[in-house]
Amino acid sequence: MKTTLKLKIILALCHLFPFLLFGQSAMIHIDGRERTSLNGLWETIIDPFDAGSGDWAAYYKDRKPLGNTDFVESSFEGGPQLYVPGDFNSQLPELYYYESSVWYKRTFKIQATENKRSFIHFAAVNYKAEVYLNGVKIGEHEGGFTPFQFEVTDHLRIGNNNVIVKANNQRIQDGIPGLGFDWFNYGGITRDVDLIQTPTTYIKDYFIQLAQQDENSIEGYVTLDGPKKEQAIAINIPELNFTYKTRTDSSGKAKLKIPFRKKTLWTPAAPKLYEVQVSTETDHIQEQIGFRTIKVDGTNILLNGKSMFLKGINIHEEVPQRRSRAYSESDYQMLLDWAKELGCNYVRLVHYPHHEKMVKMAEQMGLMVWEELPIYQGINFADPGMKKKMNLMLRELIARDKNRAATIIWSLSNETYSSPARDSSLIALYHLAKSLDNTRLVTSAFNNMRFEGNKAYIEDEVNRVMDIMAINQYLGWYKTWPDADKEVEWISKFHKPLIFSEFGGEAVFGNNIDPKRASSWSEDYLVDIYKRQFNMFKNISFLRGVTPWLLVDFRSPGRAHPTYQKGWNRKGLLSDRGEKKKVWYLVADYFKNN
Ligand code: GCB
Repeated sequence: MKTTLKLKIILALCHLFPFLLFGQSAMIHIDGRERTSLNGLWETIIDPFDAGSGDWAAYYKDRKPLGNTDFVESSFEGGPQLYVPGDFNSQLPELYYYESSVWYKRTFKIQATENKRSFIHFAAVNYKAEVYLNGVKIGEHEGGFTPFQFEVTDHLRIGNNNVIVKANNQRIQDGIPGLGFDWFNYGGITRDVDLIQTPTTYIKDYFIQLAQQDENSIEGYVTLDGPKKEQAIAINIPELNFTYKTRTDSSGKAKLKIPFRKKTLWTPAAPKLYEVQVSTETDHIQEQIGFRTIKVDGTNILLNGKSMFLKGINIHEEVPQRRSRAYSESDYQMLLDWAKELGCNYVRLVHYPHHEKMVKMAEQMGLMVWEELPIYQGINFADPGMKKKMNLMLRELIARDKNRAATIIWSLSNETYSSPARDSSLIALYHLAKSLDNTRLVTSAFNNMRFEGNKAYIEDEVNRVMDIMAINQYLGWYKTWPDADKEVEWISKFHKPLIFSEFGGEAVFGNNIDPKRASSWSEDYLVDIYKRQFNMFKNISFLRGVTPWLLVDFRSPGRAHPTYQKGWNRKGLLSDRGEKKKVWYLVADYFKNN
C-alpha cells in the first residue's frame, strides 16, 4: 500500500475513533517552526461537577439555541475569560483552591493550507486535557508538565475554527503525582498553545549530542514524519564550516555517527551554543545546540572530563509574588537570575518538568540542569496502569529536552520507598531512560537513609543501578541532630558520587523571635541548621553536590500554621516577596568558597 494512502486511512480512522490519537508524541523545538500562537484570552465555562462531557451538557459542542422553544444551559459567551498560558487558580478569586474542570474556548482563522500539515501543540495542560476541534474530539492527554500535539490537518476549515479544551486538575490516586504533594496544584492550560504548520513530510525529531565515549563525534538521529520517508538530509553548523550529508531510510530515520573535532565545548563558565541546521528535501529547521560530555568516574562527576562540584538550588515553577505558576520568559528569568546571584552552577527544577523555555534559558546562562519526573512520594507503583504512564512521561520529557547540553541529569523520582513494585519500576525506568538517551546521568532522590547514633547509612538498593546517589536529608529540622558535639558521618554501600538534593528548614523572613526553638520559625534557627550542614559536608569524601531546599518560599495548602505558614512552605532562602533571609548570605558564601 502506498504510504500516502496509509496515512489517509489512519487519519480517517482517527476521525471515527479519536482515541487513536491518544499519546501522539510531540514534535521537538517548536520555536523553529512556522506557527501561530493561540495564547491570549480564552472564553471559559467553569465546571465544578465535571458535567460538561456528558451528552446533555456537551459543552464541547458549543451549542446555541435554535428556535423559540430551544434553550441551552451553558455558553462560553458571557462567561469568564482566562489568560493562556496561565493557571486558572490565580486568575479568579473563586478559583483559588479549585480542583476540577474548566472548559476553554478559542476561535481562530485559517487560510488555505495546501501541501501543509497542521498540528495543535500544547506545551502543557495540568493535569488531564480533552481537546475538541469544531465539535469533534481530537484526543486527550494525561500528565501536567509535558508537551503533546494532535494533527488537525483534516479537521480544519478554511475560515473560522474553534478549539475547545477541557482542563481538569483533580488529584487522583493513580495520577503522577498522586493524591498528596507538597506544592500548589495549579490547574488549566498552564503553558503555550500553538497551531503549527509543517510540510507534508517534516522533521519531527532529531538527537544531536556528543557521543559520551568519544567527544570527537556526534551521535544521534534524525526522524522524518510523512509520506516521503527516504530523503537526502544535511546537517550544517555554519560557524564551524561543518556539513554532513546522509539519507533517511524507509522508516524515515537516519542514524548519525559523525566525526566532529574542532568545536568549543559547553561549560557553565562559557556556555557556547552553535546554530545547528537540519535540512531535508522537504523541510528545514535550526536550533542552538551545545556540546559536552557528562560522566561518572568512581565518586566523581566529570563535565568534559573534569571533576566538578555541583552548587545548586531547588526551584519550583512558581512566581510567589503573583501567587501563580511561572509561565513567561520574564518569570523564568527572575528565578534563574536569583540562582546566578546566589552563585549556583546548577539548578534542580523540582518536582516535575518545567517549561522547556526555562531549560533553554538556563542553558544560555551557564546553569546545568537537573530535570525531574513527578513520580513523587505516595505513587502507587503496584497500580496496573502506572507503568504505562511513567514510561510515557519519561519519553515525553526526554524527547523534548534531549538536545540540551545544560541538562545533565534526569531524575526519575522523589522520596519513594522500597517495595518489589517500586524497585522494579525505577530500575526499568532507569534502563528506559538510558536506552532513549545515553548522554546524561540518571538518578532518583531518596530520603530513606538509616540512622544509627551519629552515622547515616545510604542503603537503598536502587542506588546500585543509578549513576548518582541523591539524598534529601533534613538534619536539624525533621530529624534532630543525633549528637550535639559530633557531626553526622555518612556511610554508603555504593562507590558513587553523592548529591544532597535537599536539606534546610523553615523560617519567616524578618522573624528573630526565639532562635533556640524550631517552633518560632526564626531566621537564626535556620542559619544554625545551615552552619551545621556545611560543617558536616566537609567530612563526606564522596559528596559532589548540594542543593538547598529551596530558592523561594512556595505555596503548599498543607502548611497550615496560622501565624508562620498560612498555606506556604517557608523553606525558601527568599521570602514570598523575594526578600533575602539571613541564610541566603550563608549559602552564597559557601558557594563562593567551594
Ligand atoms: C521534601 C520534599 C519536598 C518538600 C520538602 C519539605 O523532602 O522532597 O517536596 O517540599 O521536603 O519542605 O518538607
